[in-house]
Amino acid sequence: MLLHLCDEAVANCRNDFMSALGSCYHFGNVPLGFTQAEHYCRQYEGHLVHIDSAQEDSFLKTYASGHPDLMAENHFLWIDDNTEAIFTDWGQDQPNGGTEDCIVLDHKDGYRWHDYHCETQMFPLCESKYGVFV
Ligand SMILES: [Ca+2]
Ligand SMILES: [Ca+2]
Repeated sequence: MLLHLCDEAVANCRNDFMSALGSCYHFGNVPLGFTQAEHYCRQYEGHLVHIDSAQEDSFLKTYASGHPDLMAENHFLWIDDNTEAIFTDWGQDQPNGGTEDCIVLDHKDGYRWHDYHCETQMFPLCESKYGVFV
């Protein structure tokens, strides 16, 4: 009897996502407010990016080059697992706004993190972790 085993070691990402560090990443090209940006990412079975580590942060900074400001998750609680941010890379004097609750990777500051009002329209940066997408 022949068994055909699937090789699940390599993540298959959708065409418009790139695979790295066990996740799939997608740079949206339409600026959206936070709620709409998260909804946009969920269309692709993902979320706004959850930056867990310095390694992931530096990878995204490298690939962000040439992109405008990018919307990441809300910095008080990550939406995908309700944990608080442990790794952070705030720009100087950030976060500085009592009502600015969303993380933006600011292109004028080398994509370091700035808190912005969540209504500000930014380009979604999506991450999906789970499963194989076609
Ligand atoms: Ca992540
Ligand atoms: Ca700010």
